Amino acid sequence: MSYETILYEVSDGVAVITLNRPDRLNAFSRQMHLDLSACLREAARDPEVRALVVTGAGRAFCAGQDLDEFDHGTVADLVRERYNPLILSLRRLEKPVVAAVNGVAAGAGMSLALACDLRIASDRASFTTAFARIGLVPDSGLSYFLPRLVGTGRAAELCLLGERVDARQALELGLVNRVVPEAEFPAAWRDWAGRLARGPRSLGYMKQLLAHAPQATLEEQLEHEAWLQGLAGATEDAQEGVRAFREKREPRFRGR
Ligand code: LHQ
Repeated sequence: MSYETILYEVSDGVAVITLNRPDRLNAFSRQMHLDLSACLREAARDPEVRALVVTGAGRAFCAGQDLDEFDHGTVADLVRERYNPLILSLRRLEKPVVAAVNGVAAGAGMSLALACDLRIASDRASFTTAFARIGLVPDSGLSYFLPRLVGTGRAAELCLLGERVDARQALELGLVNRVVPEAEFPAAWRDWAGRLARGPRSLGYMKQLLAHAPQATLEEQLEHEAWLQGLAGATEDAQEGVRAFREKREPRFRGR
């Protein structure tokens, strides 16, 4: 399918979602929410898609809510009806999602990057929570993911002062997994996504396990591991993994 505000392309098991409103720094419009939720549904049910990438067209990753389509009176509804379902559908997707942060990620654009499983950034990327500057609070999961990634003290600094951090600082803080020079960036995220797309079905279960861990007790987490290990152990890919090990060759996973 094709979409008005995003580019969607599937090849070699990877779905690449490019936010495509470059003149607005890929800020979220109503249409972009509709497009994104439809294409996430498409990617979730397409067996060819085994990993996803979210990136931005032009010089930005995403500047958050389009402030020209903004009404103070309906802000809570906007968050509940558009952003919260988006974040939940990314987290519930049983396929790994990489944020390829090509430029600035601000407000809910930063939240979107944080809700992905891995973040790879170009050395031109930057992050700002942005909410304090417009008199709002963090939303779209930012107040959930940020302290878990960088710790509560740093999360407070990033939210309350709202300063823009560059890619190097983001790496030091643990906001991103890797920073790559701009010229090498597309090849680097394609390499990561390709490796994930060739990975086993259990990557989707791993995602669940890691999402559950921060709020679980040790006992709960041990049980969750045992349960998901049962599911992973019953997959074709787990059989192939052990077979390949015994035969001293690389496994050929099929995502099943
Ligand atoms: C924009 C935007 C933008 C429209 C740049 N909208 N045009 C959820 C639901 C309900 C309520 C509210 O909140 C939320 C979640 C949120 O995301 S709230 C946070 C919303 N985002 C922001 O406050 C960020 C606003 N943008 C900025 O602070 C800067 O533009 C950043 C730091 C992203 C980039 O700065 P620069 O690189 O200096 O670019 P610029 O400011 O010159 O922007 C370039 C153009 O993009 C400019 O338009 P123009 O016509 O002058 O070229 C901006 O107006 C436009 N733009 N962000 N969110």
